[in-house]
Formats: sequence, structure tokens, C-alpha cells
Amino acid sequence: MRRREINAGLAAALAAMSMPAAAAKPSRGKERETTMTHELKTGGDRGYLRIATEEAFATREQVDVFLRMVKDGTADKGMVSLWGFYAQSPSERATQIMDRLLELGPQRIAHMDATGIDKAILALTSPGVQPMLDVNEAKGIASRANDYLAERCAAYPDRFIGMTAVAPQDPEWSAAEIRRGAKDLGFKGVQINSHTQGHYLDEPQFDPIFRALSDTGQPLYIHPATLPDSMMGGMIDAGLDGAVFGFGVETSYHLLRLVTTGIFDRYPDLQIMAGHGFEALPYWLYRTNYMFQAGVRSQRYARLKPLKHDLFHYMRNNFLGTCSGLPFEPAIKLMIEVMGEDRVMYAMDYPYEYVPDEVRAMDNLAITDAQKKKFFQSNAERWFKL
Ligand code: 1DF
Ligand code: MN
Repeated sequence: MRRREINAGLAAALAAMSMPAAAAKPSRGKERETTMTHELKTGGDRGYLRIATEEAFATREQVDVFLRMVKDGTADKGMVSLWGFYAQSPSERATQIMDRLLELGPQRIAHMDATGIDKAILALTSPGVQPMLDVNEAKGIASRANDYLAERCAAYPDRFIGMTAVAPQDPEWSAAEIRRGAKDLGFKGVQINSHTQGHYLDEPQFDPIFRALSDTGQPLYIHPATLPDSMMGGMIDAGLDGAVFGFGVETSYHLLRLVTTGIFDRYPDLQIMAGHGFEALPYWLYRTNYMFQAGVRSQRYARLKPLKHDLFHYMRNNFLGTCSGLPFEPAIKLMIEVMGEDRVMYAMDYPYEYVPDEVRAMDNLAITDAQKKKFFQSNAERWFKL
């Protein structure tokens, strides 16, 4: 049943992308074969390597703390909804994802091989250690996750690349961990899972994190988290709190807070990445920029001061987008048009998204060969400095 729904959705998506009718035809039985346009192989047989830039892993002790928080009542509503589900549900989706999150070995490599993914850029799954109330516990779990990831990257040096996990609850410690990740562990970026217990990175106490990113020349990937309780409203009752919608609301809000308070005037070389079609911000850019400028000119908000540039400038000089969870041609073309072809990268979002036909759809994108190579390979090499 689930499989059929997925494939019906995919067929519709492929039809919308004006794929050949035969490839897009709704399928029964051996679905994989009927939608398959080509085999997926690693090694660059199509003229590019595929580098997936938003790939998740978990550690057992991390998930155990999530579960403890769900059970002892210290978890926020989003944690109860998200990890109460993944860590406890007997459903096929939850059990499979848990199994895949906890593995950084032969199974993951086999899944990468089967979908033609040459390299995975890995990060501790959302929300990392950011909701953990005992800061020492959070720091211990983050640093052990970083050590484990470094060891796994060393075991598969041409397949795995790491991003540092931090505990923004302690910004100075996080800054030191970013330097350790860059210098000792060989990591190529930092992932922060949006807000930390309702706090956003534009708040001044987080400046040491940006200083460390700037000193090490590393990009920051802002990955979604669930909405803080103060913003949750009726989202859970509506079934819209998670990756379906709430993630994007929260993360796009975070990205806008950073840019509108001048993070890139303070750190002009900083690069901030986000997935899911850059959380829809390219679509909104004209309106966001227009209304932001109007608010600044009329001095409507004490906090909003004139910036050196308009929001179009930061979108094309400091922000980078990936197609995680959004292998959707119209959205990717819009990102390329608005952000520039050097600023859009491929991501699968394994294990939350593991659909071979999505990779094929991305191979079949109606963009130039040069753009496709940038999308799958060279933009990731450039911005993560691989
Ligand atoms: C989900 C999706 C969960 C994404 C994630 O981390 C995640 C999900 C907990 O489907 O519940 O990273 N995602 O990025 O789309
Ligand atoms: Mn993700």
C-alpha cells in the first residue's frame, strides 16, 4: 500500500516534469522497472559524481536521551511528536529509519551504491543535542558523536565526509568544538538544527560560533528542527508540525532572522546552507526584500536597521541551497535562477528520503550538463572545500 502511494505520487511528479509518457505511467507490480530510465552507478558514468549534502546519522545515546525526555515530561511538544514517533513507533517507516540512522558501515555504503551516491556529507540527526537540558550531557554526546563520525569517515575516506555537531547551549564550547572538528577531525562544515530551546543564532551570545566558522572558513548548514512550543500553535493537531510543513516554517524564519539582522555584514565571507529548496525562501524573495526594505525605511521595528545590501545580494553571495526532500524540477530551477547556478546542490536526506527514482529524476533534470555537474558535484566540492 505504502509503496503504491509513493509510486503514484512519483508518477505524478514525473509527469509534471514532462518525463516521457512511458516513464511516467502509473505502475503496478514491478514499479521500479516501469519508471526506471537508467541504472544508477557510482563512479561518474554520467559525467559527474553525486555528492549528497544533507545525510543524517544518530547515536544510540542521543536517541536514548530523546526517549528519556519524552517519557519524563521534559521534552517539548515537537520532540514528543517527532522522536516519540521515530524512537517508539512499530511502523515500517520508523523502524527502518532508526536502523539506518544508527549505521555508518556496509549497509549505508550498499544503499549509496544502489542509488549511485558517491559521497555523503553526514551530520548528527536533528535536533542534535540542542534540546538537552543538562549541558554537560549535551556536550558529551556531541563530542562523542563527532569522534565516532570522524572514525567512520576514516574507515570510508572516499565515501563519507563529516560535519561537526555542536551544543549552542554553550557557545564558547561550541566554538572550540568547531575548531577541533576542522583541525583534528577533518570535518568540512557545521550543522546546527535551527533553534536551541527557542533561541536563535542572531542572538548576540552565539557570536563565538560565527567567529569560529569565520576563522576556520567553514560553512554552516542550518537544518530544520521542530517548532519551539512558543510557535507550535495548532500544528500538531493539524498533523503539520514535522517535515511536512512545520520544519520549513521554523527554519526559514531562522534564516530570515539571521540575514535581516546583518549577519553577513558582520561576516561577509560566511556561507549558510539550508535544504528543502532553501526552505522556500527563493520563492518569496521579492516580497520578503520589498517588505523588509519598507519596514526599515519607515523605522517600524527598532531591531531592523539598514543593511549594506538588499536581500537579493545575500541570497546570491552568502546563501546556498540544497534539494533535500525536494527533488522537484520547478523548485530546483527556481533556486538556480534566484540563487545562481553555483549555489544549488544535491542532497538526498537519507535515511528520511531514500527513493532511487528521485535520483533518476535529478539525473533527468532539464538543465544544462554544466549546471548538472555543478549541482551534483562541483558546488559541493567548492563550498565544503573537499
Ligand atoms: C524528517 C525529515 C526528520 C528530515 C528529520 O530529522 C529530517 C522526517 C529528524 O521526515 O521526519 O532531517 N528532513 O530533513 O527532511
Ligand atoms: Mn534532513
